[in-house]
Amino acid sequence: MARRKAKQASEAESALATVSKAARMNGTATTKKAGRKRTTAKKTTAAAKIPAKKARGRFSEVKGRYCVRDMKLAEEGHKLIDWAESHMPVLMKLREKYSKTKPLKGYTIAGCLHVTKETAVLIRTLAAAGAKVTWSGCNPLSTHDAVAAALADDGISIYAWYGNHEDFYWCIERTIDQKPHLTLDDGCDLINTVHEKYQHIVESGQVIGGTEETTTGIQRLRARAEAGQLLYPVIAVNDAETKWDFDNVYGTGQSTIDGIIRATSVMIAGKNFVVAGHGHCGSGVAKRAKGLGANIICTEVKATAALKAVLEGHEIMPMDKAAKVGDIFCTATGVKDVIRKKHFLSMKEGAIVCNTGHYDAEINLVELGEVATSKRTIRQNCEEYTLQNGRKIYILAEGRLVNLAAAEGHPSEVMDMSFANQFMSHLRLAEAHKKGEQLAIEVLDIPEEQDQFIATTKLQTLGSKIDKLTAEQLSYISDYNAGT
Ligand code: RBV
Repeated sequence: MARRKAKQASEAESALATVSKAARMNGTATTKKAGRKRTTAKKTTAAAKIPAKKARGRFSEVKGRYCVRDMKLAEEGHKLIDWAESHMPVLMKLREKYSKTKPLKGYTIAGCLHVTKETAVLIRTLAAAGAKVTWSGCNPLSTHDAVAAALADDGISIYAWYGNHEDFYWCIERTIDQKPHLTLDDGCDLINTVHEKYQHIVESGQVIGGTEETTTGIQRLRARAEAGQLLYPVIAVNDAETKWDFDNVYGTGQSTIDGIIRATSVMIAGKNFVVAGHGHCGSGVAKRAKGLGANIICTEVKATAALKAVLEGHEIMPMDKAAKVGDIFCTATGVKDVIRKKHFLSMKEGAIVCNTGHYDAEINLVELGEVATSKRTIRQNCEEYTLQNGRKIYILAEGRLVNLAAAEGHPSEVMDMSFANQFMSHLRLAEAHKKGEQLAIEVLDIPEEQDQFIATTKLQTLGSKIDKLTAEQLSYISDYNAGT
């Protein structure tokens, strides 16, 4: 405790941080018009009101090691991470196993992913397995400042703070300064930076591979690979069954509703809740909103996804029609301009609009600014726009991921599986490199065995048991002559 207090008092505490690291890593321890540009310049939170570049001098910064909002928050962050660790048993089992053999020793991993308590558990696990880890946030509004401080206190090189619009890429570049061999992305901002500005670190053989966490990122990577522009192999963590059938559905479902409620406190029951996109994420949101008593309306561009929504009991209609009847709107499509000028103009008084897709492009805030006469902040993550037609519309979390900006992201229990996939994928990249195995420079799938291993381990930690096929059943299912 005395040690922690001493650390909190000062910035120059690297030696103490190293001690702390060793223990933790081993698992022992108001305007006229307002469009997007204006919204970005005028931050919604008290913390974000000072332009970051100017404020940086007031941050807790040790050059070449970390830049976080305030090291005094470390104690709070440690407690949150401890909580997450006790809810992420799969990742903790992996930590226990690999902290002994340290298969990532000699590898530096740069990560660009939401700085949450769950991500901290992943970071500590990578470090326990021997990796040197350097990190930045992947969304200006998703960094939990207390967690970032705790990670810096652990000796992790971290560049992240809540409200970081202006220095977003500055932070990513500071992690690249640490000479990473492996990259870990959520939305491709790190991979793209390496591809656009730092190709030489790939050409020199320094960077050997990477992973990507989210659907949108995988779409971007596949497009890059198809154009022949991908420079190194990247594992599609998002596409693991133990990731997208759980994280994207149940994680997004719960955390999105959590974000909407924290930002507004509205009752969900009885509302017309419009979900744009009935993919993995949208279907999860629709399921949970329905459970709370909302009438669900889905909009879609894909016939099969729309059909699934209909059979779930949801209404399907085009956004032009949904815009007129919705009380709450949530986009989850990965596409831009899903809600735009004509939709805002036809919305009812008091409509609440938010997004849970990776980027902030789904709600066109520039067009909203064009038809708005004034804007004011009602509460954190809730901005009221008064339109030319006199109606008021509420935008949550600046149109960014409402579940991470207004709430805490997905629950630890589900991130356990997503991050176990991240961890095992980095082991796979390092092992291949050690063996001199050349992985194809493409978007690589997660092996089926990895999915089954993670699901089996998760079931064990939940105390659930499953059946095993008998020898007769095994031969029956592979017997092509068997029939009626
Ligand atoms: N996500 N991370 C968290 N609690 O750390 N919550 C959500 C967390 C990830 C999730 O895996 C999804 O694919 C991505 O954020 C969207 O940016």
